[in-house]
Amino acid sequence: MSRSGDYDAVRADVAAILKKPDWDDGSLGPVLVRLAWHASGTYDAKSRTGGSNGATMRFKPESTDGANAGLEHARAFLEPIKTPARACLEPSKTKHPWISYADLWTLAGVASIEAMGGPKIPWKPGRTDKSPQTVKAADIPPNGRLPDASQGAKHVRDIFYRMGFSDQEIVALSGAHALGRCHTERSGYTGPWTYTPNRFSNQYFVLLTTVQWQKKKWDGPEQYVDPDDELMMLPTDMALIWDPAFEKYVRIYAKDKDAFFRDFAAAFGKLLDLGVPRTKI
Ligand code: HIF
Repeated sequence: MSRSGDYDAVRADVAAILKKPDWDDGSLGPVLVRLAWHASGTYDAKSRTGGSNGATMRFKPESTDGANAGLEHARAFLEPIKTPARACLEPSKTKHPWISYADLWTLAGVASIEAMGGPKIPWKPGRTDKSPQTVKAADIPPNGRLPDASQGAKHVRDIFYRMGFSDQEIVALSGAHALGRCHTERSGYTGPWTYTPNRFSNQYFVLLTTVQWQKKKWDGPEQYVDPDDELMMLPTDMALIWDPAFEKYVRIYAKDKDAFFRDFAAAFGKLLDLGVPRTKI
């Protein structure tokens, strides 16, 4: 068992489980980034509800929100880092039972981004978990707080302004779609955004601004593809080049990788901290 508070040991264990040849493009990194974001992205600044504190995605209705489809796998992959199946029989094999799920899920996203070549994300521990015995319905964010990929710029602003983000921060965050892919059985969409879905980069912005995106010809939901039908963009991704205020930042980040890494790290760190009680000094 690691020493309580040894977050570097947890990071190392997350990094060690990422490589998985039979999973998607061979890495658990992207789905762990999505878990960290969806755990946090329910935050509502006005009512100060939702967010990563509490790890409420373990409970209904958040666990069964269609927007979270597939994240049960991400949570299960992290389980052995906190509680191995036979931990009660073999206490010596427990790894980091002291860490809260809320800290584990967000730290795993941060560790994954770093392991995939991304920037160091500011991250602080201190999240606590709601207990399954005492959690109240009011503690769990309702469905519908996460974004709907079929919509446009207004919806994207509604969702991210609710959390307290600016247009520039929204575009910076969006660069995370350099990672991973869509799965028809989870979201209805299909395909990766970039040729290197396990590599954190500014490719998302480069591709958004250079590829001739066209509507995919299929029976599925409206999505956009490159002429070879290898890469994809969601309607909410296209909104970033169709809306002039967003597009300005897309072009900046396509040209300046360092500016993207710096602004992404700040915005993603802010996202993971929404709703986490912090004592002001
Ligand atoms: Fe995603 N996102 N996201 N997303 N997302 C998907 C997958 C990933 C939106 C929709 C989808 C962000 C914003 C938005 C990641 C990270 C981030 C999928 C595909 C959809 C539909 C799910 C599936 O089928 O498996 C929308 C509408 C967003 C608001 C505009 C964040 C900025 C980009 C906040 C963010 O960090 C990652 C990583 C994945 C890939 C998951 C995978 O399993 O590979």
